[in-house]
Amino acid sequence: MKRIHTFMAVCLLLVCLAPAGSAYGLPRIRILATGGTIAGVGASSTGSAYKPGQLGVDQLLAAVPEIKEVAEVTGEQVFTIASQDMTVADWLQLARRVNELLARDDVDGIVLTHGTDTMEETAYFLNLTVKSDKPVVLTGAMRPATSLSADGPLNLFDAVVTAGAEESAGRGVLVVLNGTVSGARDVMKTHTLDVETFRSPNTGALGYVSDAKVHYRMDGEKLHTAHSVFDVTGLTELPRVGIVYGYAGAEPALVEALVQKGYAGIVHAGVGNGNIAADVFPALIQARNKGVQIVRSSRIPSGPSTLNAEVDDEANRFIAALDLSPQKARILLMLALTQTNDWKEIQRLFEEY
Ligand code: DAS
Repeated sequence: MKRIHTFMAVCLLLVCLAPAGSAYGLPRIRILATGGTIAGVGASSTGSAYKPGQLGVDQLLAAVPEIKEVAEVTGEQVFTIASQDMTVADWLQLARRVNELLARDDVDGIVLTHGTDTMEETAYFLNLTVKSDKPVVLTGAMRPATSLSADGPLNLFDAVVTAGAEESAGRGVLVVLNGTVSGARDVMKTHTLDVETFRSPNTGALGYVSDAKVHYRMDGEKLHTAHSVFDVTGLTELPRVGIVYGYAGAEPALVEALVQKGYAGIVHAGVGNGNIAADVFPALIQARNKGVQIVRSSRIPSGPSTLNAEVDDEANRFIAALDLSPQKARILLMLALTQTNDWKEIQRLFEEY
């Protein structure tokens, strides 16, 4: 009898000492599915025509039985949309659900399956609004599930490996596709078709996944997740911010339209170092004088839009986006406007996030 008690005490001790995870020590990962190409179905395995968001989360998981060897996963279908249709309300719903799940002791990490078109935006939004150090990983696919050499299954497997790795904690929201681990702040989709489409032109990737292990080579510098001041709890919408693209011969009509529609902020995706056509400049000044916040970003995929370069930001009370893309500058400005309308304070937030 004494021997049985000792055996039971040892088992209990082993379970208590086991790293976060199921009774078998595997990490417990929740998969939130939202649609996209990873769930896409095409008429043929070699053609490019397909419908995104056709398969449910259970079908995605059934296609990768190997996942059971690296994690204990449960699935949840949040949306079934192509990510070009993702909205601010969808982001707020995702942030609420992710925060709810990560607050639970029986969830060690989250993987979101998501369309690739706006994945970088959802990832950055969650990077600023998730209130946990637990791993949150977005993944997707450039080829539909029915395609010859579909990339979704291995991307999903790699994303689960990454979300279940203790060394992924505290690194902010991550994007994992094609064996590459990227940080939400700096990653962008750079090719319309390539499986190697996600790159981080200003910083490079954080690491890679191979042989069911994640290998980190660097860390991001900026604030995120548990260290972010932004809290969207209880919010059902965000201040509206639009993006106006810069080009030779641009006219002020689009800026004027956003002001007329009552937008709280405008990101100007300028040429070069965030430069603005002479015909557009007065419309931006006018908008600024009406209380609209103006961010100077650039249509160029790498390099910063620096403060007070060819444009006197101080005099015009413009915000320089630094090395945030226009689409990410828009997200940071929307969240900044939930905290402050002071352009100096907003510029500070752009320095930190
Ligand atoms: N339209 C794309 C999207 O849903 C499909 C994809 O690449 O995931 O983002």
